[in-house]
Amino acid sequence: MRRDVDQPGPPMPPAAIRTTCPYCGVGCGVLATPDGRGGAAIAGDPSHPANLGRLCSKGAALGETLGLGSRVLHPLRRTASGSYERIGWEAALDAVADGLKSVIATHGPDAVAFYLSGQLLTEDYYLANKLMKGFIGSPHVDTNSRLCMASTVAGQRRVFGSDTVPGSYEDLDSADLIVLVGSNAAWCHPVLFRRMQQNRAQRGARIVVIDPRATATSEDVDQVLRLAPGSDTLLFAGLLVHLADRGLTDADYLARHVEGYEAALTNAREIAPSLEAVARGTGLDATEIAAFYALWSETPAVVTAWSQGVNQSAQGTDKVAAILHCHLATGRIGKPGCGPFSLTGQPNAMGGREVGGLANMLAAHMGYAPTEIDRVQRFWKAPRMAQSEGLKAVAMMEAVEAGRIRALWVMATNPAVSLPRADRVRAALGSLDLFVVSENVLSNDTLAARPHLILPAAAWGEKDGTVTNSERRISRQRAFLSLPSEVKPDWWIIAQVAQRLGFADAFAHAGPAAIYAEHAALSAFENEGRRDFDIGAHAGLTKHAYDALQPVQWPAPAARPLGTPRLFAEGGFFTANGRARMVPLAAPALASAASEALPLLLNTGRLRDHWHTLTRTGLSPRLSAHCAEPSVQIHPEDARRYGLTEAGFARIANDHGSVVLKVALDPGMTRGSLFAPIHWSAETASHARIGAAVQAMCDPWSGQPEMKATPSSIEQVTYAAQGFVLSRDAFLLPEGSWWSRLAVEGGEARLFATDAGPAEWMAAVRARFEEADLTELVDMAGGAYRCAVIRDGRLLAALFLAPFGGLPLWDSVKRAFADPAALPDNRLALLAGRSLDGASDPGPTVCACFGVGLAAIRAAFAGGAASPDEIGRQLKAGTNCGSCLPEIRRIGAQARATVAA
Ligand SMILES: Nc1nc2c(c(=O)[nH]1)N[C@H]1C(S)=C(S)[C@@H](COP(=O)(O)OP(=O)(O)OC[C@H]3O[C@@H](n4cnc5c(=O)[nH]c(N)nc54)[C@H](O)[C@@H]3O)O[C@H]1N2
Ligand SMILES: Nc1nc2c(c(=O)[nH]1)N[C@H]1C(S)=C(S)[C@@H](COP(=O)(O)OP(=O)(O)OC[C@H]3O[C@@H](n4cnc5c(=O)[nH]c(N)nc54)[C@H](O)[C@@H]3O)O[C@H]1N2
Ligand code: SF4
Ligand SMILES: [Mo]
Repeated sequence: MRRDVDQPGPPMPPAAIRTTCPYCGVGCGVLATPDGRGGAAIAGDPSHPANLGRLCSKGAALGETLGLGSRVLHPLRRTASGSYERIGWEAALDAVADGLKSVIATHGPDAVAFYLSGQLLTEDYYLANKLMKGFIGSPHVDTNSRLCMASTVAGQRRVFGSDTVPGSYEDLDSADLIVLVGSNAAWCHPVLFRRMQQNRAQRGARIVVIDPRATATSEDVDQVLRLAPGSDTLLFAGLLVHLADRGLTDADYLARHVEGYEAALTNAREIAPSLEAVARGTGLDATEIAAFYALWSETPAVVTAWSQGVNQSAQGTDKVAAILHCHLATGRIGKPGCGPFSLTGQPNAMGGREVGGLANMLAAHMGYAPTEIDRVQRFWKAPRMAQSEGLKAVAMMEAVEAGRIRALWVMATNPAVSLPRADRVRAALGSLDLFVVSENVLSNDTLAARPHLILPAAAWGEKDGTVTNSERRISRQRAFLSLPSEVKPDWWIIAQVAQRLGFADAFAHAGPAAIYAEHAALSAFENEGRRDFDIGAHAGLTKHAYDALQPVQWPAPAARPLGTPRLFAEGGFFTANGRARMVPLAAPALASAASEALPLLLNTGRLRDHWHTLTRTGLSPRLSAHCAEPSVQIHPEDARRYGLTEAGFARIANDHGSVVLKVALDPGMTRGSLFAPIHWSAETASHARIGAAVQAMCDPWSGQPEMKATPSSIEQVTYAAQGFVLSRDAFLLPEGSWWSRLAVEGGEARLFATDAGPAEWMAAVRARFEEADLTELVDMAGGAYRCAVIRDGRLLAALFLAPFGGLPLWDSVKRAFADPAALPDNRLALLAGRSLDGASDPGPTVCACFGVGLAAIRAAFAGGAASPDEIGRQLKAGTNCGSCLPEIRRIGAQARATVAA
């Protein structure tokens, strides 16, 4: 369904505030109804064009993440003794400004840098960029988008001349073929993936998934190409050759709107001389490649969408260009139902690119050409413009390490976890003369590098501003909660520091509306249709109009205020001659793990219900139930080879660092590779900060690091015992234990593996709970111990330890723990691991929305349910957000296979 951007939505329930989800780049509209006690009821906004009322599991659980327990609520300053003291805002802002001035005076502006994030709002981002590049005069502004979207930016700029996503989400509804390259959309862009699946169910669209491993996304699609890691350029170069050889290109489009086609084709023939060569290089069968090429060639309405399997690659920019080439060669671009489509990661990945948050951009999609520097300088009335590109994230951290960057301000990201070689990054951050972090929470690992100042920033629900989603749609994020304690919005903090640096006039904005209006004016300034990013329709927007802003797709120049759903169907590229440029590509240097010492490629990525470093989704018991522990997935044959067993432990190591993860055998993994989640940090697990074991090999065009293929070794790690402890608040484990922490109903839990025996655990319990009543079952010789800790008639904690092997009681004890009062009459039932209502162990949660466990779904299939729909009718599982539907389908298939066998 298409809605005009200015059409008001349906009536809202009273007091619901229209805002957007703070997680992925789908950018779903959210209706938040505050409960007056600091919480809010969350629902999808039926009038928002991105989601039309849907939310995924993460969006639906946003209400569980609004608590203040983990928040930074006051400015904090590190004291000489290394502890933190609470200070007032005046002192904090003066300290930041004085610190910056002092570093600039001694080392020059180039010794100062900002490291920003796609989770900032456009207004925050705009001000930070303006302050650094126009007023401090350093170009060193970069962002975690370098780890995320940089290769797409570089690929689009090389080929289109500008960082423009040509299509719209509606194209996913009307495509006849959707190709997902390096995207686990079922988990990472769930609402969009449901739109694609709906298209498949209703219109018969085909879906092809290209990924080295089987994922939730590849479960219910038409073709899965499990290619060798890193070989995408080869596959798409081969497709270009296939199109050319069969005369299936659009000669008219090429002639009128593209240059460099012949050279690009010659280059593609060198890379992919034959189908057999593509088969050899990608590890795919020639027949499956041929089938894919035929399908792609014969389907005019094709969308090729991609995400981090393409971007986070040592040749990410070439992978992007190879995809763009095929669409240009067939003129399948900017028309309904077809086009290349980059799926953005963070909620404001696009907004950050728009303001110039990447080190190689200046502002408003302008770069560092002398005319552009001059134009931006005149617009900003800037005293000291940066003159050339700044340091990109990995290089920025190297400059910090080398002492060339001496002052760094980190906002809204967790580089001590998320940058490659994270141990080195964490150590380097500790060496800065001035290290400032603007944060929402104290549970961010980067704070372990001991910033001089920690500034309490407003979080989702408290912030006001705009974000841009994957389809270029700008939407308002609106506050529905008041600012707690001394918390302030990021834009305010930046403006206050700018004023103290002597730039009061240029940073006198009354609020986000004024900042946005200025940003919009810059986008239109001396533009005349030459730059893609033009939101001139919003230049000078009043606060009232800003508050009422409806979601709109840029470009929205003054003459076209309703925005632009698609670009480039009739050419009009943002190059000097208006033509796109096909470019020669490098033959993929296949990321083969040649060395004997490091024989496996470590791939890293995301899980369904968690967001990045767990600072928010980690607060939700519902979301924490899906994947409770950090695991590494490995093919069963590889596991056998390296002596690993299901649910055992393994150390993954390389020259950069190591982690220890639980082992999960997965026949869907490609031999020779490992997959580990990115979510756990030093805050949430003892040994699972994966960034420590990721290399920093960067794409030559984009500077984006390869995070999907680090050569690594793996070996078994054994522990004598394992167990879990549930407690109302933190519980200290005996030294040396492996643990991971998660939120559960009523408190927190740690799942652990340990060499410590019952005696040590009994001592730990006694040390932690001095005046409590302990009910214990102890088997010293057998190495088992179970304990319920009760105080004043309430269950405070429960600890289970058993020899390594089986401990199937976790889910039922967790359930009993959720109700502290239910216990005292029934301690022995708890210690026996039976749930109090006599029900059996529910197993891990499959459906986060309705809390339905694996056991119930298996039982329903065993009892005759024939489809996920029927499961939905019986158990409600899968009927809300649908994120778990691929898993329910798989459980059904397993059940049928069991019956057949
Ligand atoms: N649940 C959840 N959703 C999220 C996020 C989250 O943290 N959690 N984060 C958001 C953000 S910021 C981002 S950037 C997106 C990321 O979204 P995605 O890119 O979809 O997620 P990833 O798991 O990083 O990686 C995608 C896939 O790339 C595959 N891959 C690895 N190497 C290759 C290769 O050489 N070629 C190909 N074709 N594929 C390869 C991996 O096996 C993996 O399945 O997700 C967004 N959505
Ligand atoms: N190995 C490996 N590493 C990766 C990736 C991978 O696939 N593999 N993916 C990369 C990608 S694509 C991304 S996007 C990054 C993400 O990595 P990060 O950005 O480091 O991860 P987050 O946990 O999202 O960190 C955001 C922090 O900002 C805080 N925050 C949120 N909103 C605000 C705000 O409005 N203001 C302020 N001041 N603070 C706020 C949160 O509390 C949190 O601490 O990880 C990258 N690293
Ligand atoms: S798909 Fe989920 S995480 Fe992404 S914006 Fe929508 S609700 Fe939020
Ligand atoms: Mo990302």
